[in-house]
Amino acid sequence: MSARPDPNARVAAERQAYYQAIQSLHLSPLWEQLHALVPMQPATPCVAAHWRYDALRPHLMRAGEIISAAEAVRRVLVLENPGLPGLASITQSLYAGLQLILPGEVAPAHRHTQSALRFVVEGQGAYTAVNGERTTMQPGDFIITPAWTWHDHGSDAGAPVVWLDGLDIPIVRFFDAGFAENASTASQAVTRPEGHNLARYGANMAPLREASPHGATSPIFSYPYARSREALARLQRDGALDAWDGVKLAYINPATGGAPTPTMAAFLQLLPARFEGKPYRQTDGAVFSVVEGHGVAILGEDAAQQRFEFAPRDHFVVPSWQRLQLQAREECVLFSFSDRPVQQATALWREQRLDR
Ligand code: 1HN
Repeated sequence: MSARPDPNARVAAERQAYYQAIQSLHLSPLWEQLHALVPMQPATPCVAAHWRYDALRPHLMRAGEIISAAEAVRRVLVLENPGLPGLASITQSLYAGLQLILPGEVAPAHRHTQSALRFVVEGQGAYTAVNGERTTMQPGDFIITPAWTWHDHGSDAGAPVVWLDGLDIPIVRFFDAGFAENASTASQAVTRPEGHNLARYGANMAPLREASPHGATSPIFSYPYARSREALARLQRDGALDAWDGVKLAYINPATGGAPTPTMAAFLQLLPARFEGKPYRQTDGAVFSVVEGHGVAILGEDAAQQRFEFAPRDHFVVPSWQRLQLQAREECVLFSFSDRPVQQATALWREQRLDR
């Protein structure tokens, strides 16, 4: 008895032959990829990850022994998402790294179309300069380098200084819109005294006859920790507690009320001791830097649940649309940043706040 031809196998073979035939014309069948192209909900290769500072710090300090800041240009350990190997990305849209500068060093001046933010993690007394003005770094300070502005870093401190760099590198790469230039001198000339910028724009006031100097980017380039921390402490005392976030404030561009950079939003939040936040998810994956306190970030749910027991100076990343629940053993302060302004400008941003 001979086997009957299988009609399904015949159809499949016919289609495969067809796909082969059109391939050399650079054509491909949409119907084979439609589901993956238009997922029912975000399906990111980005995964949750936790970088413990006590495990990472010795390697960062070792980098300080094997290469100078001048030689490296920027001596940084990239926080590479394990799901995005080799892409210098912590999420699909964002880059993050920890930068080390040692006493007496200079990271030479350059500029690029990528926007950067800094969050000071350890040490004090290093400076960053933007367009002729320096700001001295203190732990917890939030600092911006607007796109296409000259910037260099240096240190007159007595000890190593480490900060978190957040850049929109993958976004600029996606748009193929990257340009960069090196300055002719390593350190730019200081043309304005420190604090000038904060006096002009940081007191809920602004100069009368002058456009904001960096267009859509905040004219403030350093948001000192002491002021942001005091605002959170005051709100906590007043009982302004959110069941998901604790007390959370967004850094703003005072000229627009929007995010401090066109591509990145940044936040600072306080979780009171023994706070047990409700779970939520948002389409903007977020990078967290722990400033104060020990707590737990619970990511995902059921069998896929992960618990990150965090300590000061730890970093962790929450992928897009992943459930997150924050718990504080003692009073905690967390900094975070994400690509929310881009998602809001493109009407993509969503969040879900869950009860349990
Ligand atoms: C950069 O310019 C800095 O200025 C840090 O400190 C990290 C990563 C990639 C490209 C440029 C900085 C960077 C960077």
